[in-house]
Amino acid sequence: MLLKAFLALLIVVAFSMPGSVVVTAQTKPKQQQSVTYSCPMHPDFKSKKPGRCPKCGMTLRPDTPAPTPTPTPGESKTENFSFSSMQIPNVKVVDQNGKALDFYTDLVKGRNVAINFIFTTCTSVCPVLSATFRRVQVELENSQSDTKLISISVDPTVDTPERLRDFAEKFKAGPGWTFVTGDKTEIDSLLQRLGAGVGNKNDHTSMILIGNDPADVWTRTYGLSSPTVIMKVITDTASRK
Ligand SMILES: [Cu+2]
Repeated sequence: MLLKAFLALLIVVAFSMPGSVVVTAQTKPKQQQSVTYSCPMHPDFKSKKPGRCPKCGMTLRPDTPAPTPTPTPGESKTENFSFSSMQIPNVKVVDQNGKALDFYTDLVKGRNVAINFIFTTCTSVCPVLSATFRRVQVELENSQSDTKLISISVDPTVDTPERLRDFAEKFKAGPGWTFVTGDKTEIDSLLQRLGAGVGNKNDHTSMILIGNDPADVWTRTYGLSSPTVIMKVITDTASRK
C-alpha cells in the first residue's frame, strides 16, 4: 500500500519536472485533432464535422494538416507545387473511341496538356468542369495553341469508352480532347500518381493539372475558375522553357 502511494507520488513528481516536457511534446499531436471539413466544390465552406455541403450536397472532405493551397484565380504559382513528368506512369488506358493508349507516351510526352478528373454520372461538379473545358478548348483553337485536353474518369468501371464518347459529344468536345478510362487498377494508380486519387468518386478533385512536358513544368489551377483564368495558366505554362 505504502509502496503504491510512493510510486504514485514518484510519477506525479516525474511528470511535473521539466524533463517531462519531452513526454508532453510527444503526446501533443494526438490532442490537436481539430480537423476541419470542406467541400471540394465550395472550398470556402468549412465545417468542424463531416457531412455534406449545404450548397451542393457533396461529401465534405477532411482538410489535411498541411492543406494544399487553392490557387488564387489569375495566379499561376508553381513554387508550392512540385510535380514532374517523371511521376506520370505509362499505364494502359482506353480513349472515348475505344483506342488503347499508353498514357504517358501517347497523351503527354512532348506536349502541353491540361488534365481534369471527371465521371460521366456526376451531377454536381463534372458538368461545370466539362463545360468550362469546352470553352477553354474554343479559346485554345482561337489562339492556335497546341495544348491538348485530357479528362480522366475517376469511375472507370462505369465509364466505358461508349459512355465517354456520349459524354464528349454532350460537351461538344473537339479533336485534341481525349477522354480516358481503362482497367480500374491502372486508372487508380494513374490518379494516385497525378495526385488525384480518392476512395469515393464523389470526392474527386476539381483541380486541373497543367503541364508543359518538354520543359517539365507543371502547375495546377482550380477547374471552376473562368476559362480566361484557366487559359492564362495554360499559356503561361506552355511558354515556359
Ligand atoms: Cu464530379
